[in-house]
Amino acid sequence: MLKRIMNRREEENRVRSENRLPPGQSLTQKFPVLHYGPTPRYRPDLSDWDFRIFGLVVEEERWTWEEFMALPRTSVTMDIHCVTRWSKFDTLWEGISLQTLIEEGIVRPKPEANYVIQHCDYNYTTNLPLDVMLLPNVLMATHFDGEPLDVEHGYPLRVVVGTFADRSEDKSAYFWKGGKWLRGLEFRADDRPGFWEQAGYHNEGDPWKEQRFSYS
Ligand SMILES: Nc1nc2c(c(=O)[nH]1)N[C@H]1C(S)=C(S)[C@@H](COP(=O)(O)O)O[C@H]1N2
Ligand SMILES: [Mo]
Repeated sequence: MLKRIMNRREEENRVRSENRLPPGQSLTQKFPVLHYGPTPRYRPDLSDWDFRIFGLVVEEERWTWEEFMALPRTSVTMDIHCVTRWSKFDTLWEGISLQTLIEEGIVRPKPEANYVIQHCDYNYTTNLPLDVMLLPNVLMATHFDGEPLDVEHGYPLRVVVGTFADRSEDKSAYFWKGGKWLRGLEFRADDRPGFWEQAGYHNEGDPWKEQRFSYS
């Protein structure tokens, strides 16, 4: 127990010295679960799951799980930062990047599209500018640490927004900007604050600027 605490402190000091610990955060070696509302369950074959691309796109899409899993895949290792002050380092995610889908012409946003709303089960939403959704530190993840996501972490699909060990990302956001149980992406001209953003969380939520809450 004491050894584990020492180890945590040492790890935290290490990432702090590497400038990877955002202000007001502390390192966790666990993976806390946080969300509002119930946890959805699907059929084992996910035949009751689909994924929609809609709004300001040239062609709207509705994919089955099989179709979604056939899309080009990407792996990325990132640090993640929760607004409740825990950070987790060197987490490995695998899934689908919106940037790749757009590069390959699979998703074609209209020129007026400036924002992307993540739509999740039980009507959870969160919003990001389209140019942030296209960064390499944003992923629609099906796997964490080589395994399919746990149900409570968003199985079968969630968005992950993180930061890189070398801080090379252009922009990041706290972990709440990653919708669990993601069921669709909506492309819009105007912004639309999501669930936590409407409840007082900051609209951009950059952990390096410590944009936790908005008091307007
Ligand atoms: N669908 C859904 N996704 C969600 C939330 C939620 O309430 N519903 N909460 C967000 C918040 S506030 C956080 S901190 C992260 C937590 O992810 P985790 O449980 O995998 O740690 O999920 C985010 N995604
Ligand atoms: Mo959160």
